[in-house]
Amino acid sequence: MPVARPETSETRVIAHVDMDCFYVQVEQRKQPELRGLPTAVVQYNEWQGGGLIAVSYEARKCGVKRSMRGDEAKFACPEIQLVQVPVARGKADLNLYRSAGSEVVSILAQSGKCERASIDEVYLDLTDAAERMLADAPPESLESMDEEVLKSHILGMSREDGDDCKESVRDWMCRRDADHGDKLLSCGIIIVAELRKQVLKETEFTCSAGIAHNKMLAKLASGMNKPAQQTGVPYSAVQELLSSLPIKKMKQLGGKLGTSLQNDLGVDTVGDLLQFSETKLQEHYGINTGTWLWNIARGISGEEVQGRLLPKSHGSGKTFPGPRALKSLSTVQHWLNQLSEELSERLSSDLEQNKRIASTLTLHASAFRSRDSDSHKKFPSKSCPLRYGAIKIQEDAFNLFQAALREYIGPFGINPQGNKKETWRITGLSVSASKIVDIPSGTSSITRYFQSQSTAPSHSADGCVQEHVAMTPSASEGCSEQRSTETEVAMPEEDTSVTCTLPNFENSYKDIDLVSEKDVVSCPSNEATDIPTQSESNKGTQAKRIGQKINNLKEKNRGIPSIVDIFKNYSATASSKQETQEDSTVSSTSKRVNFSISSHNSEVNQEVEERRETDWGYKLDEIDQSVLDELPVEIQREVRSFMRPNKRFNVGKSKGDGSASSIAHYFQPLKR
Ligand code: TTP
Repeated sequence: MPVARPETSETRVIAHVDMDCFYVQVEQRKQPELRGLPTAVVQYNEWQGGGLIAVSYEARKCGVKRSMRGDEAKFACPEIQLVQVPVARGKADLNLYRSAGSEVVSILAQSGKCERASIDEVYLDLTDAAERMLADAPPESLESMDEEVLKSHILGMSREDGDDCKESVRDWMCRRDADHGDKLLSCGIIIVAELRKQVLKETEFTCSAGIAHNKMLAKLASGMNKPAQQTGVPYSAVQELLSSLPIKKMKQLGGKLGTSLQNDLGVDTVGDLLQFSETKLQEHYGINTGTWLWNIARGISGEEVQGRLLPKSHGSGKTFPGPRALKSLSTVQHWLNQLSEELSERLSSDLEQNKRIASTLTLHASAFRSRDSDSHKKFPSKSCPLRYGAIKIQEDAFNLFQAALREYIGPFGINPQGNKKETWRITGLSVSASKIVDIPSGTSSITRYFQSQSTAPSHSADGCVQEHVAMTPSASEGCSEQRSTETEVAMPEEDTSVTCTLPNFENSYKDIDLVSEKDVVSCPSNEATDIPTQSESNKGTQAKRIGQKINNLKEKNRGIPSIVDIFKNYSATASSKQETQEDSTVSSTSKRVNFSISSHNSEVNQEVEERRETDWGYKLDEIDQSVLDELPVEIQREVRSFMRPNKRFNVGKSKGDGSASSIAHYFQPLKR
């Protein structure tokens, strides 16, 4: 059944660029003697040689796969070179790879709207560039075509046996009778070939790309011919491409929806969806999902390339599979401290380099319970307003954990069958910061604000002002539940009988992203310094570009002292006595979740907290926020102000801060 062409989608040119065996390439650039050899990057955990996370194409030819462990890979390919992922704080440190990804982004971002989709993937909207090329120098007017262009794969291109492929590609691209969509696509193919060459020249990394009329098709195509190749998808080839594509391979159909399509509608390939009307699909899956399914079956997707070079969130996570599962609060706290420290560092660089601030802290964990028929119960995720400073994040993360644990094991840790204490095990932990916003204006006022605070007595041991970060209007109120995108992983170690669902922990995926698995990327911090093998001139160029492309706010605020330096200065002045106090506060407050007031033991806060506990008779973190949303507005306001007493105290002050008020309220000290 021929599929009607969509009216508008052919007028866009979208590319998806994906680095080839990325971590391996980064390591090979660091150690050039590894180039061309079968190589794999392994996790730092040495059990059975460590789990493989990236495998070179030479090693793949010998049968080495990512699912293997180091020992197995050596068995399959005795000459394989195993490189351990860098380690910091007892866990993988991905900064080197993040920085390398940023180098690539800075080159690609010159060509058009650029969306960094993960640590090594980028979407580009090349429509304008392609339109310009078509107007000024269309393919048929070019005297010669670059080899890289001629090596392109074009789906559906008819090739007679024995044809010279490069000639066929040239002919296809120079067809005078081609329609506008194909002509634009040809221009996109030329632009992407040029960009890939530039990436190789400047970073020494190869990448592969898909060029199509929308994101969905571009992404599908980029993985079709790897490494170091590119694939174009004319609209006429879409039906053939989708007809054999297994339904579960499609983005967003790998989970329950895909399974339901298979089991309930007998759909095995995306093409099989064509037999269902839009109404039928809507009947089964609701209006929006039904329409979306109807569209993807026809290769239609209106998803825009977001002009985003920076991550939507930051996260730090770690898995504790099998016998390494955590069993005590103190070990959980130890690891949360490590993860929070890393998160805090990344938040500080984001603040300093990009003038961005995050407002929500979320804790995710995966766990199982012993002696429990309900062992698949998910460990709830918890969020609270984010307070800047490592110690505050550590404290809040631990409090969130305890709130979640209470919910997970049930009241008093007693299982419903008897009086035995539940035994819980934590197999994955992650902390993340989201709802990141640009500091709009008055950046200098933040630094001035910090400076004015440097003489104030009310700073805490961790180097931050005492007041917790107030919420932005968009931030979730109080403690809320948040479900992450989850990745099913089987335990690789002894405890193979236990399978749990992990939200993107360190071992389970390349970068933590709590919003959508591959959609969020990491902070491109310290580009110039993190890559020792890069030539100085390269570093200069990259750093310059990143400065220009990612953030020119810095220019505007030249001469302003570094916010991170100010954080550090606070830390340096904090006395050890304060630190001890802070520690004891952690353990005392950890008995209950207290997000809305400062962690410091001011009398005001204690009083408010006591009143809250007495008046309400239950823990505030256990209040379902959606319940509040249904109350009359006035009552909501009152209840929320009661839950966030500091807000009441600060109302007058933040209003009086003029243009900087929206920023200053993040850092205000507690007004007693
Ligand atoms: P991918 O793009 O999925 O794979 P890749 O770049 O290694 O290889 P390919 O050429 O097939 O695209 O992942 C990018 C990097 O992310 C990868 O080099 C290592 C890291 N990663 C993990 O750490 N864990 C994982 O489970 C996966 C899939 C990737």
